[in-house]
Amino acid sequence: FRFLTAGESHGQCLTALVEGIPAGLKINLDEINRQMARRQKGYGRGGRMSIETDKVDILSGVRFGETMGDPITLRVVNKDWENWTDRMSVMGTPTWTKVTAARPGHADYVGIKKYNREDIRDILERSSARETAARVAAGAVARQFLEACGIKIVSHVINIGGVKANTDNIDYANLQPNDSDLNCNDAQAEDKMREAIRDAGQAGDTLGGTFEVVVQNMPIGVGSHIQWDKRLDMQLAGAMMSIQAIKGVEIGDGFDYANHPGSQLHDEMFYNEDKTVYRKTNHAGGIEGGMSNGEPIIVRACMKPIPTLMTPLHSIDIESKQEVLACKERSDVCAVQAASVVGEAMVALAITKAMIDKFGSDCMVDVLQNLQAYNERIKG
Ligand code: EPS
Repeated sequence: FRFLTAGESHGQCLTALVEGIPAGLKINLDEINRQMARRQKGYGRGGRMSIETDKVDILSGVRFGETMGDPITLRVVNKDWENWTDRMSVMGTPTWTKVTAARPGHADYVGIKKYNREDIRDILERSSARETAARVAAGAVARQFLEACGIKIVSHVINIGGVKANTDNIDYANLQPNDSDLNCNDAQAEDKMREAIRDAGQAGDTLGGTFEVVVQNMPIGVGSHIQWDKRLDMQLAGAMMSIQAIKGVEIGDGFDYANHPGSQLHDEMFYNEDKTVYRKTNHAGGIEGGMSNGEPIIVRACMKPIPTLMTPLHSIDIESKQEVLACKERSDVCAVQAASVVGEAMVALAITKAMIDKFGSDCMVDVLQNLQAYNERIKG
């Protein structure tokens, strides 16, 4: 199972190519588009989100609402492209002024050096987080596969710009999707987050934050301890870290493991009347030895503040070598809610790969039979 994306932020469209989804999976296009809409609606997003209504066209791999086992091509048209045909023309000669003032924290400077380009636009168009729309499309297909296997993925935002949600006593196994504009379950904190975003916007500044993605009803034993690249935590951390602006990832207690002795942190095991092993805690975040242990998987990620500032930072002009202020592209003040939706998509894609590695990829009938037979074998 693998996927790739293509497309520039202001090009004609974004595409995702998803290969390895088993045949016979029913595809709900409305549900894919619902996920696309979730990514667009966060408080603190910029002007682009009022231009776009991201909708997915399925160009291959699905027939009469069912996958055939073929690669699936998904397309998201950029409505804004019509306003960029001069600057983003595929052929012809440029008539537009180059972007030359690099933004600290963005791919701009390193990108033009590495790829030998003169116009920062050649870099920023692809490094833009607009690309995450294609990931959410691919992830929306993956999560339909996971739902057929009984697995659910939810997320919530727990910190924006230092305003923290109350995260005591969260019932991760039953955490519900939250469709508010910041995806935070603590309404009081969410009001303060909105205030912080408003203030940052007025000051021409940006804010980052932290969110958690939770995988519920995960079967035991997905992933493996036997090789580094088969470890589920490695796959999840890599998937999450690949999202634009993500600077840190934790599983379960993550960095807090450094602060306490082992006796307080390892999740003790108990046996109940139904003769199933259970835990009272989930410090491990649902993964032990690189394998799912049946507890909810908890992946936490930190997003840095978006590097496009309306009160720009000190930088250099790559052409004149003069010290200047960084360029101002239209951007968002805060996109942590959107990142949480993208995080769900990336976790869905990583878990799908691990599930398919374990239970097969030809057809859904085989996958579900394999899953059922496995669950029977490991019972008790
Ligand atoms: C984004 C689209 C972009 C930005 C943002 C994410 O649109 P535009 O550049 O036309 O305003 O709003 O991208 C960035 C924050 C970035 O740094 O590139 C989207 O669809 O999510």
